[in-house]
Amino acid sequence: MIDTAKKKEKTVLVCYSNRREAKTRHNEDSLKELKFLAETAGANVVKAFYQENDNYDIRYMIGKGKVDEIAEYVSDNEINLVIFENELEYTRLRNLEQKIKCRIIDKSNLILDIFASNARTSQAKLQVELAQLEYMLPRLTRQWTHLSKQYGGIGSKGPGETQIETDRRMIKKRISILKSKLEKIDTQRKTQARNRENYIRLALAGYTNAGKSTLLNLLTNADVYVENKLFATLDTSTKILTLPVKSDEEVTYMKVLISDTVGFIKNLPHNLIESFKSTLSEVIESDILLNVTDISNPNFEEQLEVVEETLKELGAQSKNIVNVFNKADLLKDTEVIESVRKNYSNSVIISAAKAINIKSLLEMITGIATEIAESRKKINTTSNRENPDFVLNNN
Ligand SMILES: Nc1nc2c(ncn2[C@@H]2O[C@H](COP(=O)(O)OP(=O)(O)OP(=O)(O)O)[C@@H](O)[C@H]2O)c(=O)[nH]1
Ligand SMILES: [Mg+2]
Repeated sequence: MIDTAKKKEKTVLVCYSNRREAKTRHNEDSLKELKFLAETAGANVVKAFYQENDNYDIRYMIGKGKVDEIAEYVSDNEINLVIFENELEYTRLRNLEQKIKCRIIDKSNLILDIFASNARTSQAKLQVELAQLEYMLPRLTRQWTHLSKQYGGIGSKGPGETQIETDRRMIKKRISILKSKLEKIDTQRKTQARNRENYIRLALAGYTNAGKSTLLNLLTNADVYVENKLFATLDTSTKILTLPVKSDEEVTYMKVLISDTVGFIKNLPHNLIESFKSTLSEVIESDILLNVTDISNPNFEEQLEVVEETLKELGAQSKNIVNVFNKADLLKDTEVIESVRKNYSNSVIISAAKAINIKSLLEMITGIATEIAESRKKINTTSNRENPDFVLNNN
């Protein structure tokens, strides 16, 4: 959507909330995140407008005065693109475009766009396309009702309507093709997962840009793509992590699997979560979840809540969650560390980039993994005495 091949699009951001919403939602923070998203997509953000009041105009999502102000700014400054933090459905989008003579998109659309340009594997590409089409479909439906009202009464079939019906049929057909392709890929994944059943599985989850891939690279000497951009990772990569298990006399080694996958963000479009369920299955099915948070971000508590909510929505029921507070090297304020220690159990404060406190993290993981292995061993010996193949491997 945003054309980075040419020169960067001159972009304006807009965010609205009523007074009640404004109590819990901070427009300035939302705009900061929206700016990071827009820049990740290659936009050149030159201004942000926000409004907090209770008299928005139902036609526009924000007050009419504000719409006029934005329209004037857009025309005076040759703006190419306006991005709304708020979700815009079709009618409002059209009303806004009539006033602000410029291309307008919302945050969901922007996120879908970033996903589309970051998708590398065929699975990620199919998943993004599915999410994009599902995002489009209700917007076409609204356009269709809008046009049928405009073109006449019951039974009258205007040309626009016919075209849109054809589009809808094509989109629906493509959606079902994509779903069946993805089902096939998921069947292969399940077979692979069965081969890994004997391993204890760890997954890295967390807000986008929290440092999940950096941590995976550090722990496993992997070479997963790390970038100070949102949604750098869109696929799942699984590596082996060897944990030293110390007992009184000896050190044995336990091999576990660790997966890195796509990060979360506030208001991640629902159809993206739906279509990425297969990619996110490592998170859903993991035995131990490392919930990585960027502690240097002033909004880290809210980000952690978003991650917990998204995990719930995904049905990730991992009983063993370790809260990994990353980027401690950037913290100047020791108060934050104190409050994290007080408020979050099962937590560890680290720096993946500077390899600080990784030993404590590994000890926590090893402790939990050993307990899981022991309990499995019990189940395994009682249920199947003839199967000696088990998770504790000496190296
Ligand atoms: N200062 C500092 N920077 C870090 C640390 N860990 C990661 N980073 C940086 O944070 C940025 C994001 O890191 P990634 O590992 O790509 O984050 P991610 O969680 O995998 O992000 P997505 O895949 O985009 O969701 C990169 O620029 C990293 O170099 C850390 O401990 N300290
Ligand atoms: Mg990543």
